[in-house]
Amino acid sequence: MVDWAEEFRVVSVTRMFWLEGKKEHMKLRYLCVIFASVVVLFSSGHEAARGGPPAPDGPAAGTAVVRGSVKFIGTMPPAARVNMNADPSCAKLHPGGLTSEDTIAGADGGLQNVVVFISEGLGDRTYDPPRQPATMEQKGCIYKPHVVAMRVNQELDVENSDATTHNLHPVPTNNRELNKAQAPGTRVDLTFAREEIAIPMKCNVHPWMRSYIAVFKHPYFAVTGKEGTFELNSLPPGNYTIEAWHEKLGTSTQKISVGPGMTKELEFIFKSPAGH
Ligand SMILES: [Cu+2]
Repeated sequence: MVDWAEEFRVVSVTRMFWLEGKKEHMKLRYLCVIFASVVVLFSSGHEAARGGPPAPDGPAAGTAVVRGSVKFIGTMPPAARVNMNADPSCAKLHPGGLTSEDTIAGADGGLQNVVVFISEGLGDRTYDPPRQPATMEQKGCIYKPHVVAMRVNQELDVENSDATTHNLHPVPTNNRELNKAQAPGTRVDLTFAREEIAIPMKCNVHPWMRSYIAVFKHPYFAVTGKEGTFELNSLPPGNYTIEAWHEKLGTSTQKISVGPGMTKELEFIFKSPAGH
C-alpha cells in the first residue's frame, strides 16, 4: 500500500501571517512569535535538513569532471508569441509581449534549458537528498526558471510572487500527480519520490504556463544556461552514459569512461525537429 502522504508531501506557507507580524501591536507580535516557535518546533526535523553543501558528497564522490556544450544546428523555429488574453492582469505585466521559452539558442548555437546528466553507470550507489531546497518562482505569470533539476525527496519551494492566483499542476508519469491552487504571496513545497526526467508543470488558470522538473536519484546533472554549457563534477571513476534532454528536441546520449582526476570534454548537437 502506497503512503501518498509520504510520497508527495505538500506544505503551504502563507506570507500574510508574517506581514501581520510587522504591525506595531505588541500583543499580535507576541502571538506571532509564539506561533512561529510552534511552527519551527513542528517542522524541526524538516528544517534541520537544510543548509548542507550543494556539491556531490558522500562515500561515492570522486574527482573526475565531464563538461562541454550543447549546440543547436539548423533553422530555429520562430519563438511563439505567448497569448495572455485569458488573464489581463498577467498581460499587463508584459506590455511588449512575451515569447515562448521552449527552444532558446544563442547566436553561436548554444542551446539553453537542456538537462545533461548521467543516465547509466553509477550502479547501485545511493545518495541522500541535499539539505537545501530547489526553488521555482511564478513571476509575471511565467515560471522561473523554465527548467528545474532537483533530487528525489529534495524540497522544491514554489513561490507565487504574482498578485494573481496560480495553480500547481505537475503531470508526472512516475510520481504522484497534484493539482493545487496557490494564492498570491504564498509558497508551496513539493517533493517527488522517484526519478523522472522530466515532469511537465502546468497551471490550470493560465494555459500558457509550462515548466519542466527533472528529478534525479543522484547528484550528477546540470541545466544549460544561455551559453549552452554544462559541467558535471566530482564523478567517481567509471564508464558512463551521459544524456542530454531537451523538452522539444528530444534526447542525445554519449558513452564515456573517466579515471580519477580526469576531465572529459563533450559536445552534444541537436538539430531541427522534423517538420521544421
Ligand atoms: Cu498561473
